[in-house]
Amino acid sequence: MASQKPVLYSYFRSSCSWRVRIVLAHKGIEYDYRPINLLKKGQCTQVGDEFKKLNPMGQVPALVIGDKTFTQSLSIMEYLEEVYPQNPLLPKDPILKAKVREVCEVICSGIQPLQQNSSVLQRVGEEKMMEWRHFFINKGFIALEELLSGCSGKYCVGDEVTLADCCLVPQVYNANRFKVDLSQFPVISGIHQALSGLNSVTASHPSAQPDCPPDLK
Ligand SMILES: N[C@@H](CCC(=O)N[C@@H](CS)C(=O)NCC(=O)O)C(=O)O
Repeated sequence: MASQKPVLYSYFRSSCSWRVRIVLAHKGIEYDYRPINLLKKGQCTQVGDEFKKLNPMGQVPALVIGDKTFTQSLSIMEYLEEVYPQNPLLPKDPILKAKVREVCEVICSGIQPLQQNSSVLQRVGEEKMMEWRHFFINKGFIALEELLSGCSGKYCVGDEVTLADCCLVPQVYNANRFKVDLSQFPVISGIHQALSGLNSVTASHPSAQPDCPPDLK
């Protein structure tokens, strides 16, 4: 299975896809990129119907390796970690491993779906959307700041890059994009700064993706 070239269904600005792109880059895994335009009207009913055969939730990312399809970014990341053990992204120590997963969950369950998921935001409405986004990013970042104060070193958990960092980078990008004041989160900001220069982060950045519009490059 690991010898077949993976195909990633992604959207350049999707934070969930970016998590997976960081893992792929960190491990040096070559893959083909298939863009799914989340903004295109009708995507969910036309191209979407085709895509929904891969992911019944109609969301990116989806990763196809051979005849196997994987969805849900965290599950994909854990799969890649097991099948491509080079440049590990989970500590061996069970306590540290649990900390990594804790950070991942805060971001992937406690922040991202609430502040970014289009079906949630459509129901919130344009008028309240920014306030809603800020509320959930701030709420999650307050918890994350405290959590990271207890387990971070150079990166989220100690001094090695882990899956937690792969989740943090895109979430901070979104916070910046929606103009959340990050000066209240010095630990998060410091870790993000350390991560920003890594090749795995720059290569997987939204602006470096083939479907990034020229004006956002
Ligand atoms: N739990 C899923 C969430 C995926 C998700 O929310 N993807 C977003 C982009 S980051 C998406 O496809 N949104 C379009 C939609 O929900 O219609 C994962 O981690 O893969």
